[in-house]
Amino acid sequence: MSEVITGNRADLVETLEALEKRLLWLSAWTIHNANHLRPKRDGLKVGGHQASCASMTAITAALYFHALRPQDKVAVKPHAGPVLHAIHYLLGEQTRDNLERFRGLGGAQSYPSRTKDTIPVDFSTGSVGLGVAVTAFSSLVQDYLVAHGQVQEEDAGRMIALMGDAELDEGNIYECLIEGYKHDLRNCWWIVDYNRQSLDSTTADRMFRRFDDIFETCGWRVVTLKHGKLQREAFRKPGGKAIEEWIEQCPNADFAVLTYQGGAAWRERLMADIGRKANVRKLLDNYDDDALAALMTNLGGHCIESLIDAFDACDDDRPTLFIAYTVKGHGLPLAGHKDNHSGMMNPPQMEQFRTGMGVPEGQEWEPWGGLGDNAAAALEAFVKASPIARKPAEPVAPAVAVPALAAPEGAEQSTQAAFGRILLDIAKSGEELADRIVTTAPDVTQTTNLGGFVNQRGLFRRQELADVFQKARIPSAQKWSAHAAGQHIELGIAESNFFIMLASLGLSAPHFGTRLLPVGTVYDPFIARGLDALNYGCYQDARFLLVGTPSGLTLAAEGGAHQSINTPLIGMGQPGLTAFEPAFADELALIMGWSFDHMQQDDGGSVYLRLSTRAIAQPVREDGDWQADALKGGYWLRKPASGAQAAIAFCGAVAPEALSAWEQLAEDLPGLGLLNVTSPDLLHRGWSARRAARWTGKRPARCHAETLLGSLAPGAGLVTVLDGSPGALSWLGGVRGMRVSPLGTDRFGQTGDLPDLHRAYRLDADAIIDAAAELFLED
Ligand SMILES: Cc1ncc(C[n+]2csc(CCOP(=O)(O)OP(=O)(O)O)c2C)c(N)n1
Ligand SMILES: [Mg+2]
Repeated sequence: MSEVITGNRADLVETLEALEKRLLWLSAWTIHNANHLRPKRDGLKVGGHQASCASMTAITAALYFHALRPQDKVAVKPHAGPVLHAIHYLLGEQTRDNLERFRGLGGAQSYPSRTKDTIPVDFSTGSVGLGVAVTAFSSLVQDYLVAHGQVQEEDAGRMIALMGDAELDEGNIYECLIEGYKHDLRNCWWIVDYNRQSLDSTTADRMFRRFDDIFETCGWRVVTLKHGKLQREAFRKPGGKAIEEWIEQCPNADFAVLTYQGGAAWRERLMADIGRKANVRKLLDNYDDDALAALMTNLGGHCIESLIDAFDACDDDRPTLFIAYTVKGHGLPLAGHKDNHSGMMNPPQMEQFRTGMGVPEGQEWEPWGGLGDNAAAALEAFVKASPIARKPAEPVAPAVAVPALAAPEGAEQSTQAAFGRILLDIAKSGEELADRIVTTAPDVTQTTNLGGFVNQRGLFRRQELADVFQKARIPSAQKWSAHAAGQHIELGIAESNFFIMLASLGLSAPHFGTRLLPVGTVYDPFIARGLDALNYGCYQDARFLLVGTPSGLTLAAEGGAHQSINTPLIGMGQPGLTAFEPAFADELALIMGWSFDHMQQDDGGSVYLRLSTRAIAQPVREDGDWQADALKGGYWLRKPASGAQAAIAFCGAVAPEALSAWEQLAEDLPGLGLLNVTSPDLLHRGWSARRAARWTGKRPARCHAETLLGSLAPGAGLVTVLDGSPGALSWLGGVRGMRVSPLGTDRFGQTGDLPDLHRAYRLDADAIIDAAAELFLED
């Protein structure tokens, strides 16, 4: 084996084949252990996907131990998680203990997780399709950083997705292809484990060659690895052509059935279909049943030689789709069975598999179990010398200083307009912060007030693109020229792309060692369109500032299809995302400053701002006392008298109605408080954490909601009001056991002017006054 290191190809293949076997064994054993050997307490199936793993062990061996360079990053098909753990086990970066606790608390995760796994995971996966597209967007981010001098061209890596073929059914793949083409995507490989099986069954034959067309149209090179070396050699023998043609015509389902049935079935079927053709019988007679089964399933994705040749041949930066034909469950008794997705070897099958793999009893967890000392040492040396073993730990990016952000001037302002002005001021400043912000939007740059920033900083394109309208001197408020120094990435209307872009930008610190502060705007209701991708970004701990604007019924004339309702609940429910809904411009400036800082903290996260186009009167501040509380989730805009019997709690753009009602009620309800909730999310998280502290043994400190509401009498009543789901605030009553009269929207909106809609949906001052009365009438 020592020749391997000096580059003997036959030995290289032999070594990679030996490593493939280790991956096949270890992944299957890890799953088996979790399901059949580890004691169970809950009677639930643990799960794991032996067949999905077996399908791509050759692909992973060839990729990780041959083609992969230290600067490359990989998203691994979720169901091949155990293979990734096995790779890192062989590299000495995963512990046996973690493998033994696969799918258990604190053990190796079911699907690769950046945040929960202890091995290096470049991209989390789990929701199929997203882990594929993220590689394309991360490649765009890399190009952005190269263009901005933050990554050297020679350090640029490939972004690689190891994907299942059913992932090609996810629409987000095609949205991503289109966006990638527009941005001249490069340095991206997608390697399809083309086993033609999904979860439920075998996949449609009609798709044969369609993927080639689709990807080639979008500028990709398509490399198909259909046959392995054994097959190609057989096809060249007399009678071989007929077998090749037969395979070409064979429906996916038939191929799978025969694979499952094995050699005798292959022979019977081949003889029945093409046995009369010249030399076929003679050729088949050269193979016993096992050899025939091995020949017929020797597809390109299981052939190390075919794989390394294909990878080696693509040494440029063209985006490339490898369609590697495989058999799901290859090498296992589950191979080919349509139900094998969740299928698992039973203990007797596992026992037979162990013997077949040459792993002695008791050495199941040994990385090189069953190999002689020399072979084991050679394999270990090879693995240690592979480029992937030199991959450095993820870098820690230096922080970007965040100066205090001034609130825009103006007696009447909307939070959306103020957002645009704050960003414009940042863009004009000489601060480093300005250089690190990257904005992006799915075709709503202008209508979400990003225009000012973009006019200052330009659109990003690797190749310069002139603003033809500007050149022709046609007046427009928006400059639309693009160049390599630009800081706005304009996307088409595909909110899923938008969120994956934010996820990729938001990983620039750990991925590339340099911080970007991504700011993305989207119409608030259409957050729902990209919700899974948003969740995906947060799950990976990507850091970005999401601005949902405009929002709510406040969009009045735009009608029900554009008026967001439940986004405050999304903001509260999404881990990794702190949601704010400021009412006033100075709150927004303060919160944006906090956000840019929070996005950089080790224990920080992403931030969501729900903004509005409604211009409202701004408060005259006597001091800055409100600020600390505003950053904790809320402050008293009108302080209640100690022991007051009632308060109004409001959020965001309904501030004028809340103030008006407060003024009208204050006479009858002396000491009435007016609570401006800047973040229902923070208040609720604080309250939950406070409750949880009681049973996690920590000293429960008072939470901010308790402190705020502590000014009121214990039995006080609360009217809560926001332009969104009332549940985002009504829970406040639970903090100290207060009665609540919740106002908000929980029906679809419609067109109208604001007074009409506020009346129809009970968001006006009268509704608040009625709600307050109701609180006391109930007594
Ligand atoms: C968005 C999403 N929908 C559904 C699932 C459940 N699911 C997991 S794997 C899978 C099919 C995977 O098939 P394929 O991608 O071909 O992988 P392989 O055959 O290699 O297991 C499905 C439907 C999921 N993980 N994500
Ligand atoms: Mg599949």
